[in-house]
Amino acid sequence: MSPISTHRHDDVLIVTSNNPPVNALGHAVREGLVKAIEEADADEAVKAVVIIAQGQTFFAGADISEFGTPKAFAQPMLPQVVDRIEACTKPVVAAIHGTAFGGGLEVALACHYRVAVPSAKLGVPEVKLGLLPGAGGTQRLPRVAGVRRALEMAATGNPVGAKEAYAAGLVDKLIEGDLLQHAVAYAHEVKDTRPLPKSSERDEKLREARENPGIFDEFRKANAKKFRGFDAPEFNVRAIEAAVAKPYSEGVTTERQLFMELMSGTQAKAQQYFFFAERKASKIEGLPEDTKPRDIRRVGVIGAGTMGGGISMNFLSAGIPVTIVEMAQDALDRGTGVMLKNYQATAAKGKMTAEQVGQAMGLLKPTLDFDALSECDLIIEAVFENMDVKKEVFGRLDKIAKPGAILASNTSYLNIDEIAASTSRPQDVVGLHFFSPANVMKLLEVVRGAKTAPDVLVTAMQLAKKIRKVAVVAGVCYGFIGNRMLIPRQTQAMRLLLEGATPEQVDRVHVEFGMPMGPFQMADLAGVDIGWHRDPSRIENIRDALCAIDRWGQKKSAGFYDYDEKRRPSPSAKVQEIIEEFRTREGVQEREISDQEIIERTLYTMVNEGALILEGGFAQRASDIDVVWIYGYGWPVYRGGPMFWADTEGLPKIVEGIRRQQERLGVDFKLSELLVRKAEAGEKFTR
Ligand code: 3H9
Repeated sequence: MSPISTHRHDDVLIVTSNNPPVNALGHAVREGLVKAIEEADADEAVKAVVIIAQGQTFFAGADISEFGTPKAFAQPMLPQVVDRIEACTKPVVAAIHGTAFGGGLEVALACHYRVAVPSAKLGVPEVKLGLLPGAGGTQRLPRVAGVRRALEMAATGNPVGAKEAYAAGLVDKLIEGDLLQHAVAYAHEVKDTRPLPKSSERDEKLREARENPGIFDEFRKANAKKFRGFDAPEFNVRAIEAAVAKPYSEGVTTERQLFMELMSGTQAKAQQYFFFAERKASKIEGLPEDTKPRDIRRVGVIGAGTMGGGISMNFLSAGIPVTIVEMAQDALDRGTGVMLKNYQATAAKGKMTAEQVGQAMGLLKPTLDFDALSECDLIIEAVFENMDVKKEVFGRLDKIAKPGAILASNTSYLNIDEIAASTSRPQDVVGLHFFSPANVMKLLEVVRGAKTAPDVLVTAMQLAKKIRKVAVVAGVCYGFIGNRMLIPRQTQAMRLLLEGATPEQVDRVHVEFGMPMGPFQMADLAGVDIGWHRDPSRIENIRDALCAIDRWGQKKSAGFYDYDEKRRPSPSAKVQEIIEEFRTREGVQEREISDQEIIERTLYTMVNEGALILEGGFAQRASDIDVVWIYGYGWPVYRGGPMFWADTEGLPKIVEGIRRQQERLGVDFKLSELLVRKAEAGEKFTR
């Protein structure tokens, strides 16, 4: 049965799409739409058409799962579908709810009129898939919404709400009440209008850019940092430039060429892979299908420091009350003060109203009374990273938490099973590893202990979605997925300094690769002193030497770099001196280090660690590792994460590179058997 059905209401033909979950424009939908328009044209009794969708949303775009398969090219393709809609001899009204995204918005733009409910969102997120709107969107959108808005929407992929879309002329009418009923009424109003307004024929909104073609370069310049490394934003800009510079028919040809070029590139494959990877991450293998989550009405947080405060904010923002416990009044006051300040900063940027700030803070119950946690359904410990301290906290929690409450630790390295063993209810214990700043970073590692109950895991995953995090399940191992992979990178980066590289060189290679910062910039930002033994007389490595002279990173204006009062880094002569001292002390011969060696020793070794994690069963799938690195550490999404990247590099090349460096990697380095096996068998991690 076709997902597109038609029925008549007086002289209006109602075309309904029913293609759950998001009415993606797969082949059958495209075919159905064309047939419906032909039916409208052929039937004299039909005076107007309404296109509407059932379920949660209007068309959310082309069907991404068809990409790379013959179905994507099966006729009619989307550009033909939209042209056919626009060519309909009767007015066509798009009735929009949910999300009119990508191809969905292109369908709406091809309709002669657009009406929408106020909660609807309109956008062209193709850029996030490494693409551009390839069904006339880059040509019609600037004609309807103006060039500046089209640039912003297409190159960033961010949608606009229906009200904003209405103000921009992208929506003709906002509908309060029943969408179908009002859309039909609207169709009646416009049924005799001729000539029909066609987006492709409009050009009044192109005039501004025609007179001032400099707006494209201005836009490029203003967004250069955000777009660094990505191909698709620039291609989107070029396609819209073509809309302004060329007649419509030539503009769409340019759009098509640019679309095909992007589609055949690695970045689009990486970004599309990531779209599905992110969604797959929430699925836990091996759990009974009917596992029900536990009810979480109030969350407890132990510790009002940076982490505890950030964690609490996630729940408060989602409308979940939080009890936050500290040991001393001043620490509690400081913590809640920081939370309020953070909320106010968000409000100052216009992203929250003063009322919402009040609501969120109103859900917070700060207290010094540990026993107050007994009313919580989930309690997250965010205290000092020390096993004895954590065990003590969990022992106390065991005595006061209500039966069935979930007891979670925010530890970044420690053994959850050992922590769980300090309670009489290890089945209720789980790791919830938030990334700093916890109210901002999207990643949550859910650490599954040996005895963690299925419903605890399901609750954690569901709650993550509620607080808008992407959760990935990790097993119990030192550093879980993300931090564990950081270890070989950091170890090799330090060795490279001894052998002749500079912090600037290592960081430059990482930044050029697409990381937001390199290992030494990251150490300076996080604090070189993290995990330091705090004994200035004990100097065993370069880091100890830096810590001993107070070079703790940005917070001290000195770390691997020197910092000026504006926190701008410059190479440090002192650091170079320390490196040379160690070089002499350890008898290491200085040599020229190539950028490629840095990649092999810091990134190939990370891939190897990822393979060891998979081998040990500490991650469910390779794509989960990629999600961790993209959302937790800023790995460039256009490279698809370390495991996808390894696949595109070719696993034999990775193994070869590691073997070439093996002697330098140190005695602790272990080559993953899984990696070697896959390389030899011509297999991949991610496909
Ligand atoms: C395009 O349009 C190209 C054209 O310009 C040119 C062509 C020539 N296709 O996200 P959710 C699945 S490119 C196939 O969890 P939510 C998704 O995998 C497209 N499947 O729900 C998931 O499956 P599962 C431009 C899709 O409520 C399920 O639907 N459009 C597609 O949190 C639910 O998704 C976009 O990039 C799709 N297009 O969010 C929009 N979309 O249950 C992409 C979703 O098996 N989609 N699925 O895991 C979205 O942004 C969100 O899905 C949306 C709903 C906001 C719509």
